[in-house]
Amino acid sequence: MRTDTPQLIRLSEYQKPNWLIDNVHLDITLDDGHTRVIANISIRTAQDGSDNPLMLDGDELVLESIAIDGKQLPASAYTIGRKTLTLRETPKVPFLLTIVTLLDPAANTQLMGLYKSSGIYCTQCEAEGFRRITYFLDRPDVMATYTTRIKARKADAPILLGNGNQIQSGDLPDGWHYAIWHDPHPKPSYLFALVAGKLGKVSGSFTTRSGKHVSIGIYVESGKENRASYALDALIRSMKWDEEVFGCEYDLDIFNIVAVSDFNMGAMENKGLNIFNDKYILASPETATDSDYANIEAIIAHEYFHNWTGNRITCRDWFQLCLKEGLTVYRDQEFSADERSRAVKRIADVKTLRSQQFTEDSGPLSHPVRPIEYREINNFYTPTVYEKGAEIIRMLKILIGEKKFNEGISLYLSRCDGTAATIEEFLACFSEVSQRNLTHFAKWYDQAGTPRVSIIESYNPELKRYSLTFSQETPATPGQPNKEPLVIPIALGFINRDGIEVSLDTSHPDFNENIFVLDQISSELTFNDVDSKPILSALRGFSAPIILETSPSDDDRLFLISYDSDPFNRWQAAQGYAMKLLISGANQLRAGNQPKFDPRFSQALSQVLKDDDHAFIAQLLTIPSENDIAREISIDIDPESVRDSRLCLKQFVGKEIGHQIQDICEKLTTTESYRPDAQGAGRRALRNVLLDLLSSGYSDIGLNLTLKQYQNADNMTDRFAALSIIAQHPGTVREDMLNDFAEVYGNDPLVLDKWFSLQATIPEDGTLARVLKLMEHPGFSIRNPNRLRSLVGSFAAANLSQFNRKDGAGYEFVAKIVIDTDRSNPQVAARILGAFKTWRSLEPRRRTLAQAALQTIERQEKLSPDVGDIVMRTLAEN
Ligand code: 0A1
Ligand code: ZN
Repeated sequence: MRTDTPQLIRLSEYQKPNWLIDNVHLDITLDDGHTRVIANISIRTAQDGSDNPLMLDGDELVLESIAIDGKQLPASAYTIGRKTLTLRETPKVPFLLTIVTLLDPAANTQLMGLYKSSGIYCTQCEAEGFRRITYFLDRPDVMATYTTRIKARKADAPILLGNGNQIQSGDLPDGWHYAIWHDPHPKPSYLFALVAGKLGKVSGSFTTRSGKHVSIGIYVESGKENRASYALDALIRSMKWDEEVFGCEYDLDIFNIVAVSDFNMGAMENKGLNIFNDKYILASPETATDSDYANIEAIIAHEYFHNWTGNRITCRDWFQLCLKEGLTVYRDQEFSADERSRAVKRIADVKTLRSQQFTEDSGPLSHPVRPIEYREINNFYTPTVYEKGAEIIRMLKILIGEKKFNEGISLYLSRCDGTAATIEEFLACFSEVSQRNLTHFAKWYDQAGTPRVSIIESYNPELKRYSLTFSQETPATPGQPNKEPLVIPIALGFINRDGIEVSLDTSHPDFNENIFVLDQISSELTFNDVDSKPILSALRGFSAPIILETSPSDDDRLFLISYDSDPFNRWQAAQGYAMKLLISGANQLRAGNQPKFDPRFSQALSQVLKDDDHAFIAQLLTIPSENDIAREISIDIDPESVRDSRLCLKQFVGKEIGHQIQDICEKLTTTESYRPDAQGAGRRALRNVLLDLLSSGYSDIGLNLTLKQYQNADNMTDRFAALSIIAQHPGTVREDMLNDFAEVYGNDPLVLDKWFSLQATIPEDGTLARVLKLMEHPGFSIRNPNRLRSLVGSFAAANLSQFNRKDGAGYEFVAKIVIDTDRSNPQVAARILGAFKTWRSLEPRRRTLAQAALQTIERQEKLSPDVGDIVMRTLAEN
């Protein structure tokens, strides 16, 4: 392998900047291949770094000129390295550095820095994109105020947007015009942004609680303005919520959001000018599903919330990424919980955590929430940093209680405002207000791997004594062979045989308000005067991101499905029961037998159907995915028996309770017109889960109802759910429907993405051929990240049996795409490559084939740092 192997950056080697920047004046002329950037940067030495040479970051830049205080520098005054520009001599007093660079935004296929996508100029600077615009101290602890003058041809780019407030604009000769934007809040370069192009606008406004008027603009592709109203509504709700719950008020006169169709990630929180992947802005009932609406709401909130947790308080260095991301994910999760159903949101978040983060944490890419070293920072925007980072905040709140948690947040927001902070500074705020030493708790940031906690129950009827023995163990992860015990808050509930919650007493100091804090390798909790053995409901609300190893009896599981007052654990009991059946089914199938399932499981589901929280029941009735089952099996996985076991269980449930399902489906049919609210979404989710089960158990009845739903639906949720069910049943009906869908939505890229991804995840042998054919579809483009992720990304990450085909063709295909994409867009290539992270958990034959595909990638002449880093870590023995 030859990469431009970047050096290892270590947290332990952090040094404060030697030079500081007070303000930056950018003058940018947007003119395709002749785009010119004049950067006027006021620089001064940091007090303790005066003798160090000034070394600026740069990446793929063409330098036109460089001057100090207006005096051009000769070439001998500086050296240009591959990624740096170093000045030989620098004045000892503050000076103005003027750098002129030339860019070609249309040729920027990496989508980092300044690029042109579908006629729109836009930027992406996190983490290290600003150095692709000009030479700079491109690190988050160098904070400056920015003034940006943008100049473009009015006909090409009537809209010119920058950070902060617009302070001037006007026409220039020959059809050019300009706008000047000023952002008064000091910020790191990664939050810089500009957008220019022809865009449609949806306007709104918000008055903050202190009476400040904020003009809101959401900019989208012209003609799609009517699809931006939900995003605007979600933004206004987010602004209000953040004032009410966190006391955070918006701090500029303008808040703009732009939706672009080529974007590497979900969205970006640039100060006053968020830039979004259009997938997370555009929605209409005819084109977006309920889950699209929920994602839009969550991501709008996430980016907006970054204004305080990320922008006003930023990160000292990229190792502290979880400081802004974990906290902001926590905040957006809480927002959605308040706007929708808290229980259903928690279940959804835990499902994501387990499927993404637990999988990452048990494989070769496992790393601490705060990594200690990296080669390519782009590869650390991970579920561990984001989702596990949010779980740490949630645990902190459980440990110190809501009141102290809120005080700690307020202290953090006031004390660290305007700074580039660290995890230590964050935790110090909570330590101070709660008077608790959080040193041991802080291990969660530094120790990788998912702790496994076992609880053993014992009851002595003579002594009326009930005890719980807890023990914890975290498996070794790359670079961390030995693990220490962590501080784990475990929420407990006890239920008697009549289904009533009982409260038990113990003198143990670490048990308070039904939370036991396990902070040793093992511990015992003893309760006296317990008349009969209660049924234990452990880890309520998923109070810690751990794997709980209890082995409840089937009876206890059935009991908890019906009686647990904690909705998360009711759901968990059902999932646990399903999982047990699925794994034993997979084992039976692998041994050549047909699986036999316990009818008490379907009877329990039948009871649940009598409840009236539709969204919750829908979650409870959803059979774990193939990837969930594989993760649980964890070694020597045979993907085909996993797939078949799941199909068999769905068939079994569908048959056992088919009549009841059919009845309920009919009752859930409504003539009300579509609204993307939580209640309606719950009803649709339940009906669609039921239709899927019915179509598995009683194909004729189920599929006919599904077909009817496809034809009559007035919204994308129901139409696409119907198509997804039919897609699991081979035959001409399926092919006709897939063709029909493409005919109707062929010109709508975001809807077509659903169609690509649905077909890429069909768990059948013909799918690889289908995917190859779809790559020739006129709506597909290998260079557009959304298209590529929908077709190839979904195939690799969400089609267990086909990506892991027995003949290795799935691996070869994905490897080829990774190699090809790496030449144009390394970040997207590295993400798709991530699908190989589970390769060691497969049965030996597949393991060998996956390894061979990875080695093919590794052997390439030239790999990007992004792909080079992932392939190296994925193959490493540890
Ligand atoms: N800070 C953004 C995530 C993000 C990171 C890198 C990007 O560049 C490719 C883009 C976005 C967030 O948390 O939303
Ligand atoms: Zn974020």
